[in-house]
Amino acid sequence: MEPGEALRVLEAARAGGLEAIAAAGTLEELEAAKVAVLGRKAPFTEVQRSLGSFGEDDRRRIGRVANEVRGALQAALEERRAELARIEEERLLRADAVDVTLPGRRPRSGSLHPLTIVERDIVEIFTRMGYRVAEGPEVEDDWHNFEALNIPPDHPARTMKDSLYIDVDGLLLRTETSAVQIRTLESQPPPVYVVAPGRTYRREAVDATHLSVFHQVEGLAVDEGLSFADMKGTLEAFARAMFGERRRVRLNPDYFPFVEPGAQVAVSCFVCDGAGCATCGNGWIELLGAGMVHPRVLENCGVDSERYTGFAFGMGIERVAMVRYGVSDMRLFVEGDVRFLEQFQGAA
Ligand code: FA5
Repeated sequence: MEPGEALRVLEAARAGGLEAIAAAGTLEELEAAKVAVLGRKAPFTEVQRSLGSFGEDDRRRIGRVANEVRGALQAALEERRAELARIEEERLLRADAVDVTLPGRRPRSGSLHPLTIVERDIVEIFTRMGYRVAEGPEVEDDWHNFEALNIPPDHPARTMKDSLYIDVDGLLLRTETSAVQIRTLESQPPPVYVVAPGRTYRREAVDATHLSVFHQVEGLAVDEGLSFADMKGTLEAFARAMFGERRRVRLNPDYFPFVEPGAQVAVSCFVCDGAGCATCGNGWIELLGAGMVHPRVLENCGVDSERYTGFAFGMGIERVAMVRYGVSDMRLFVEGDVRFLEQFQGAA
């Protein structure tokens, strides 16, 4: 190669190289341009390789130009590499960008079971009146479930027909939360104001208004000077808080061994306001059993029945929930059908 040609090749390599570097649109393309411009087979490299064949003056001159060209090309490569890296980073950031103004995807949330909602509401109404929550075991003994409640040995509730006994002698699944009355009075002296929500069991044919496992809330107030009027006022306050301000309660005589007198308590229908409709039939909805605590029950628990009087009541949570939500079949509460249950979303 002649010196003149070597210089032309170098100038062409500079011009062409700068162009190729500028034209590279990606880091891969830039790498290819580097090989083409400064690689083993590049015209520039060929000139360098042939430097030894020139005379001293030419070699120095051409060598200087070659250094300049290499410097310029390397600088251009560096600059373009930095630029492409920045562009790539911006692209990635844009691709990963989150649009915070888009509406979120709402997770499906569950809801409280309607019986839980009703139980909590009942308990809350009474705790606001100053009652405390009491508890007792679901597996009870004969004393707490029957004997102390003044239920005589020949009472039909005691038979295998009505109660669910377990294999241990003298133990059964409690048939009513009234057993908690006894446990409470045994464990604390009056004044006592408690509500006891819980599960109860009876050997019962299941139908639209009966389950064999259901829930009750028991209430018990024992103090000096409590009267039937206190009981009525308390239940009226409950009915109004639960079903609306216009509700009235009606008491009909009823018999439970552990109260005297005993009453069946009905509340005026909140759908028809007592006129009579499909929900109530005759304008009244029977809600719970109640009565003045029998003196014998107080004495059984070591409470002086001359000094103290009290009242008690017990209601079925399923029953209250049916009335409140207009559910006509109690079994819906235990079948676990999501189409039924999801209707109570937001009810509590
Ligand atoms: C009692 O259980 C009494 N312990 C209530 C009581 C307490 C009276 C304190 C006086 C003083 P009864 O068996 O009527 O009473 O049941 C009360 C409520 O439980 C009923 O009104 C009903 O709502 C509910 N209940 C009773 N049996 C079932 C059943 N098989 N399935 C669903 N709910 C039931």
